[in-house]
Amino acid sequence: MYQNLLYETKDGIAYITINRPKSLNALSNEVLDELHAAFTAVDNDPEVKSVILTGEGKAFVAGADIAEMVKLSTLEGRAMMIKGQNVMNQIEMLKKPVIAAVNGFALGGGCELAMACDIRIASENAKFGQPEVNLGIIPGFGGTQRLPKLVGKGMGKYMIMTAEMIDAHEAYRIGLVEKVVPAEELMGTAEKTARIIMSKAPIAIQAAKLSINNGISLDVKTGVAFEGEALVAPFSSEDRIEGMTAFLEKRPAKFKNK
Ligand code: CO8
Repeated sequence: MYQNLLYETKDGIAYITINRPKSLNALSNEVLDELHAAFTAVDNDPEVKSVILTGEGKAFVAGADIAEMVKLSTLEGRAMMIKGQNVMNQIEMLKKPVIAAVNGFALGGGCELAMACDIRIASENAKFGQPEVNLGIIPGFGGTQRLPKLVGKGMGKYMIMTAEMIDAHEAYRIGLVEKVVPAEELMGTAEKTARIIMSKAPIAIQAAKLSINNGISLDVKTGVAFEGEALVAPFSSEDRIEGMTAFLEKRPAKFKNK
């Protein structure tokens, strides 16, 4: 079904692997369409509780497809930009948690794709950067917005304006990734993280993601009001009674809303 992705589900986790290693998994229009389809499939599959996104070969994603972009008219470029932004927004707003297992180059649109995920785990050989100004453009899949929110305005400007590539340890130091592990431990660590999150009440995970994603652009007072609204759904759920009762009875919670 997919030409550029591997999609498999196992024990509640959907594994989406961008599989275009000859072009370092560059995001063509077709790859973006397939990512949209794959994340829609995740959304529609009640058996899938979380997603691990990674790349085949030595890259996570080395950016938007430059060979395709060079031929585009301004209007076509705009359409591709909107398509890419929609995919990033779809991932960010997906109700299920998405973990980026960054196995290599995450440049330009690849760094933007990783930033749209909830959590980034990098292998030691991963490299990050926003090299768009080298090509006479700026990030267009959300990088000017999501990068400063993760690493701060100054570091965001530094990375975008110098186009410098940084290694995984520097990415960890500045807050661009949450964990760095040896390459052979990457998928295991991503799975372990997914399983920890999946052991919690799904309705609470969903509400936390919604509240953080929406609140980050708001002033604290409005954000806190949003948080209050987001708390209503988990607080009125059976899983809230179960979680609190299990604590008091000193036993593990058995959440129903899986
Ligand atoms: N697009 C298309 N092809 C690519 C890309 C890419 N982004 N990156 C690598 N490739 C191709 C190479 O052209 C090469 O193809 P071939 O074998 O046919 O010559 C193959 O992948 C292997 O690459 P290299 O030989 O270059 O491998 P190296 O290990 O020597 O270098 C690098 C690896 C450093 C990752 C290098 O390939 C590189 O610098 N790639 C480009 C990185 C880049 O500039 N990315 C940003 C792209 S712009 C972007 O993402 C903007 C997003 C928003 C756009 C909104 C408007 C639509």
